[in-house]
Amino acid sequence: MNQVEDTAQKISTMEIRGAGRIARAAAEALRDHASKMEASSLEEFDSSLSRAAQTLLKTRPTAVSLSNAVMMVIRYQGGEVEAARQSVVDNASRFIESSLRAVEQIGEIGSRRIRNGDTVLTPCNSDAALWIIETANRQGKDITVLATESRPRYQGHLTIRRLEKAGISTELIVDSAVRSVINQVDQVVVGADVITVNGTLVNKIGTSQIALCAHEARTSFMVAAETYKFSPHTIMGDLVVIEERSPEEVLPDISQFRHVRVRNPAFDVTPHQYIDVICTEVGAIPPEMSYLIIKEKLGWELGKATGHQP
Ligand code: RI2
Repeated sequence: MNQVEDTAQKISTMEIRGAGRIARAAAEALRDHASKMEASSLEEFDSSLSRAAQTLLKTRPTAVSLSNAVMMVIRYQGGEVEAARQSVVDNASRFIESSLRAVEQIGEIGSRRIRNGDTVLTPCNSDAALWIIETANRQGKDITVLATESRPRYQGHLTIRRLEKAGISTELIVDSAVRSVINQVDQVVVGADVITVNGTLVNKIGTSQIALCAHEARTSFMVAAETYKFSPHTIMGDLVVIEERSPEEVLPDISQFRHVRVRNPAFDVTPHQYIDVICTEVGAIPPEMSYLIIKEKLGWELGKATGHQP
């Protein structure tokens, strides 16, 4: 199995997970593919690269970080094979480096909104969100974190291990405990799989319920999102596909049942009205400014349907 197929399998099974990590893994796989590919013509190079891109793109339909990363990598310059190969390799390296730098910048910017003594609630296991929490901790701020388990895949258990290692005081709660504790919370910090053109957030299932509780309690709700998680296609009216994962993730012995079905959406939708701020690597913005990010960072403009096409 080559690196593209191996990476695609690991993203599908969530061995590689997290919107940022899957984007970087896809870029690395395409970089490997381009550097090793034998092509006697540009047409051959194109079709091989396109097949590799499609293999990766079909793994997780919701995360726009994956499709944005693939598009940024395969959009090469050069009229012959070796120039195209080098361009794809350089694009992939540039994306990986900039995406790693982006979470550090988000950590720096978002941590300024965390005060000494704050209690911060975070669901799932978002690298960007945890960079904000860890950066605030490194600044000497005394914070307590409430981490939700995030069924059915329990990504919250990854979060408590990371915060334990960072020496940050943490309480693990079940997902349905959020409304019971929300009045103790000063700041909610969540990651993002998609930010749409009007600032709506698509993130791990359960995020919208947390936003609803925060809104009712007047608790600040912050999203940590790199600019490559903003979706250009929603400018064109496209709706975000919500990934439905296998029933066995929720009920391993579902096959014993004849009259019971399992619904297992992996993400949900939080309207922009419930979001106070989106922390990106270029600044903290209100959700209403999302179009500007898509226009200025991703190169898509209203009325210009193409934007940066491969
Ligand atoms: P980072 C994750 O999805 C969660 O929804 C998380 O909030 C989001 O990706 C962003 O994660 P999954 O891969 O890029 O656990 O901030 O299904 O790490």
